[in-house]
Amino acid sequence: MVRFITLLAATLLSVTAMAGDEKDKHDSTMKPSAATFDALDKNADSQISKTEAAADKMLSDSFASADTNGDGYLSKAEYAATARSKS
Ligand SMILES: [Ca+2]
Ligand SMILES: [Ca+2]
Repeated sequence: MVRFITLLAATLLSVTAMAGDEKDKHDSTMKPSAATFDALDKNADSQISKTEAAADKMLSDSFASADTNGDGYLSKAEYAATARSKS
């Protein structure tokens, strides 16, 4: 049951994200993944380095595949794509 609710919430979040009009929005309706991103981004350069990713075992393990453009950092978009592909 909890699993189902989580799935439902994730689906709702994706739908909300796709509805757009999020560009200048901060806090309040932030997606959980964004909050996690900011928490991991210790030096606040809007990218997660391999060192920063080490704080999250799962992210650290999937870092190479998450870094789709191979620059050694995870952008917010790359992080979001990874977080979404996980269940
Ligand atoms: Ca960073
Ligand atoms: Ca990258």
